[in-house]
Amino acid sequence: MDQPSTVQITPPDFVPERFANHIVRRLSMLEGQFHDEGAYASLLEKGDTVVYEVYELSRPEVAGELSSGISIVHSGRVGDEYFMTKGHFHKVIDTAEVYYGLKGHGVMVMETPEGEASVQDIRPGAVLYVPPRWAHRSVNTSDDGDLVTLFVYPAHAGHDYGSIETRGFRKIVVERGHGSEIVDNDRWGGANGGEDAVSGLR
Ligand code: S6P
Ligand code: ZN
Repeated sequence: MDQPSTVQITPPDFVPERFANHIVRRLSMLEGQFHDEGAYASLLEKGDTVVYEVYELSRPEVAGELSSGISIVHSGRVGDEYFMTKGHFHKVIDTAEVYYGLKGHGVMVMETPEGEASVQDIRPGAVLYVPPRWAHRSVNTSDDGDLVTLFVYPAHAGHDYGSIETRGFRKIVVERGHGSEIVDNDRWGGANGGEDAVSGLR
């Protein structure tokens, strides 16, 4: 039987003293996700920069176990759109997740398959609950620092990137001269693409 264990995660870099996997996602792996394709191509030409990293404290992928880890979204923009994670639904869609803000600021962009959307602030000390059925993507809205979060979710949840890769989230987060703004994603479209179904936007 497993024994209880502790992992130290210490500022300023928040890299766990031990971890199962270190995932590094670069700009090239987010092809088709940013709305300004020209800005994406010219940034990629300058170099395949690291957009975000994840240190996983993985557990066996069975019900009852909890996986956790540290997510670090670096600061940057593709045109006017902030650096962000790919985002996903859980394969076992009725599984939830908790995020805890450790450093920096940003937002969690979320939506359900039924077309409901929500965008919530993430700041140090914020405990963000992503309910079952809500796809989630972290966005770093700071111009000068990482967004660092701790996440915990059922280890059997799995990741489903399919529909997000095809059409993105309903809402995107952009800089339009006076801080971050949440706007509609033109790629999303459809009958549920309007403002009416959106809740929790700030
Ligand atoms: C897992 C959890 C995080 C994300 C990570 C990267 O359920 O939500 O570990 O995997 O933040 O995001 P993504 O969308 O590339 O998996
Ligand atoms: Zn997740």
